[in-house]
Amino acid sequence: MLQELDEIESNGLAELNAAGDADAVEQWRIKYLGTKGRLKQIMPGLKDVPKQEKPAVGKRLNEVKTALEAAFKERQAAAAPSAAPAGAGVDVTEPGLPFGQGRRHVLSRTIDEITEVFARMGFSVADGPELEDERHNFTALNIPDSHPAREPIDNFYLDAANQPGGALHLLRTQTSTVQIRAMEKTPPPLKVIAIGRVYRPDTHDATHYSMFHQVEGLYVDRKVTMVDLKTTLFQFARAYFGEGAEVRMRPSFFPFTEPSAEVDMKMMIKGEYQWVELGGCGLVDPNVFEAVGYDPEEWTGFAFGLGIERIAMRKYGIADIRWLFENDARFLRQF
Ligand code: FA5
Repeated sequence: MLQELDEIESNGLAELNAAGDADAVEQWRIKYLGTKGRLKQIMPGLKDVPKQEKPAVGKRLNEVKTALEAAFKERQAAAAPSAAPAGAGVDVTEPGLPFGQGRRHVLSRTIDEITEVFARMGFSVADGPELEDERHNFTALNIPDSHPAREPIDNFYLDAANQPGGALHLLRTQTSTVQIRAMEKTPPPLKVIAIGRVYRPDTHDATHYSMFHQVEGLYVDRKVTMVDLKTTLFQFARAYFGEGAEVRMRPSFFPFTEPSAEVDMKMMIKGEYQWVELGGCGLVDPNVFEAVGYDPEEWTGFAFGLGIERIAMRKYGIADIRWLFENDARFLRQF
């Protein structure tokens, strides 16, 4: 029996050493230390051992059992860390944390898109300041001193004590100011658009805000007519909104154009399609040409000014202009 115990010990330790993975170690445990394992099987043989040898055999049996159990525990402890995934406890199979991807504001994208459509029609981009003087916002645009558009209640005038050069200044109420600046700088012919912010003390509602954007168009050449204007606006509407775009022009009045018209497009508001005023347009008034030193006998032109927010609302089905400025990521993420 002593010989058999020696064999169990040496074979057991060798086999444990050779066990390649956790499964093999478990199989080894069952084979040697399990309830029907080699050690348990040998125990009944103890009663047949001669009495005087019993203490030695019993002692040896305990030694072998202790040795095998210690080797098994050691092997288990060594295997434990390798059972964990590599890389300091990082489970590479876990789904990653989502991270929000930024995007351009829907208005910035609309501005880029509109610029591109007009660029394809041959318009270049002109620019002007948001803080304007009376001349560019009113006088050169044929808006006389007594005109109601100059009323303090309709404009953000600067504090009179702080007016640069003593001239009356205000936040521009329309991008038509850039018509004047472009013509002052450049001799005719001219084909420009200007896109930017304008400011009016309007009460906020679904289609009005106190700061909004306009796109201004100005085309000056010989023999420009209303047909050129209408064609340009329809081409824009179709290029931007698609072939089915609905546009209508209604006779109107602006001091800086003659004749003048309103441009309307149909859009969804509170679940219903409604006509919404998108902008104004007309043929440049001869008084405006005179104010910038263009000869009105030789040059003709058309101009238009459209609300960018209204265009974006039409294009993306946005029912309320205020959502564009609330910066609610849940709204902005949709575009
Ligand atoms: C003008 O501002 C003229 N300068 C347009 C023009 C240019 C006419 C060139 C002729 C030749 P009006 O005040 O109608 O026109 O404004 C033009 C557009 O700006 C409106 O049709 C509308 O689309 C937009 N708009 C006006 N007020 C607001 C507002 N409070 N909030 C948002 N959009 C507005």
